Amino acid sequence: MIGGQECVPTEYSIAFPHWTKPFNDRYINVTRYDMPDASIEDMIDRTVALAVKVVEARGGRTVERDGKKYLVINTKADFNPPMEFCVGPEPRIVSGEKVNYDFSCVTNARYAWKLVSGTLPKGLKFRNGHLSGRTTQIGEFPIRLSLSNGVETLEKDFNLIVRGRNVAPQGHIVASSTECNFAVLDSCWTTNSHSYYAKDVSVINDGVLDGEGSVFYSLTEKSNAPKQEWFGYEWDEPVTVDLVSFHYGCLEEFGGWYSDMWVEYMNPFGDWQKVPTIVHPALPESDIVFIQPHFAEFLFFFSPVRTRGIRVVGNVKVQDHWHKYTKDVSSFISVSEVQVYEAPAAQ
Ligand SMILES: [Ca+2]
Repeated sequence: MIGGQECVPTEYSIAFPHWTKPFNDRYINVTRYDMPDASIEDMIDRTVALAVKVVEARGGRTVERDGKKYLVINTKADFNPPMEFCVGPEPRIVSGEKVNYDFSCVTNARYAWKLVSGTLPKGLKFRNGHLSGRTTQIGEFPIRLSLSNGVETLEKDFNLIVRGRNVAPQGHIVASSTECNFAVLDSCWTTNSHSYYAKDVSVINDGVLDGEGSVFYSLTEKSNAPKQEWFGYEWDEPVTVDLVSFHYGCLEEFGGWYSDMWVEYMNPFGDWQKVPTIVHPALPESDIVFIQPHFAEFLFFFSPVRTRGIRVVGNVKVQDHWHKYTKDVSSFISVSEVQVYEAPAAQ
């Protein structure tokens, strides 16, 4: 990159004799939704023009020497990012476990943070945009935070959720598929690093949410037939629970997510029965590929049930794909963790 175009051998950049410009000056868009093909020169020109504008606005200038243009950068220029709250994964607060969460990020850590209203769960403290401590106060805690640069102040509401004890590690995993078929997966048009992939379903209750070997694909065969997949637990002794978390792994262009999903518990007769739930955050508005979230966690709240089994079930999205082999492979779910939390009364 630093060396620029001169470091790319000509036989790579001008692959055919009738090309007159590197890569034929064409950017062919394959996977980015709604973006057109484009001229590479045009993209470069517009990127450079923007860079010059930013440098000049911060005390730099353009000079001309021997017919060449140079950009003189003011090395003392300060960059003040627009003041705004970051929107990302909410803090995971589990009863009795250490909390270490930053509401601030690299662009807004310099501003003044304040807890404006609301009460923190007992045992937690908020300082300079950072939430820390340990609490056993299960429940929901609405708070309002503010962010100020001394001139202007922004406020935003957050809802802290303190979860009960996670009983998933004590359960026996029940799942519609238990091993990933790598012979099929390796022939597909994948877009994620293969180091993510786990070989079997045992990763769903190990407490690891992402990173190397953390993601199970329930891909068992070369098939795009519609099907349901489920992931959950059975316990030797009944548990009393009121919250389930489902954590996706990385998703592929050709699948990995549910069209719809819900929670079931095992009733006293040993049958799976659907539980009415409230989901947070809301599930994606539709199952179209472009809005499916990688590594997102969804919380399913419900009235406490005493049961020996809990599972997350759903219809697998059957996603079309342009690639010859991949278009026939679509029926799988990508999951990194499923947790089940004890209701407060049970503790
Ligand atoms: Ca895991």
